[in-house]
Amino acid sequence: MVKGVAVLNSSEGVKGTILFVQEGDGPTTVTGNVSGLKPGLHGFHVHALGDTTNGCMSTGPHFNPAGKEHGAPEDEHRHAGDLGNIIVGDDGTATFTIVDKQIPLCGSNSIIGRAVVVHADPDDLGKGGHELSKSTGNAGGRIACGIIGLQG
Ligand SMILES: [Cu+2]
Ligand SMILES: [Zn+2]
Repeated sequence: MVKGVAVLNSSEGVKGTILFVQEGDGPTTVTGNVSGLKPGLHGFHVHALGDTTNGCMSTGPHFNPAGKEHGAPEDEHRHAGDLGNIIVGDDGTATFTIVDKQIPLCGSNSIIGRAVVVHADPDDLGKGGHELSKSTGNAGGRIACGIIGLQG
């Protein structure tokens, strides 16, 4: 079993911890607790770079080793990093579990050393018809992010 963890940093008061667990070649289970967000949907992705020297802006684009267009987690054509949206309740918190096959913690497409990003707005999952829909889901600003490291 391989485990990863990301602690979110934010200049906008968002806090959270995201855990990742993968057994063998199986899917990765992502569990998260995030607080300080506006209620509603917020885009949630793995971005390519574990670089936060310029805040969340320097984490690069969505992790996309297969060179595909942006999509929904359940789509065949999606970025590997496309984890959809998290749902924030009226209290500003979200607790969620995501099981996904495209974000391994080992091998050539490992997400260790990359970053998770929470966005200001909903991810339209590539279907919004906006010029950014097929690249970012038009999910707005990057309001919190954290580098994914190995957890012992
Ligand atoms: Cu993103
Ligand atoms: Zn994407």
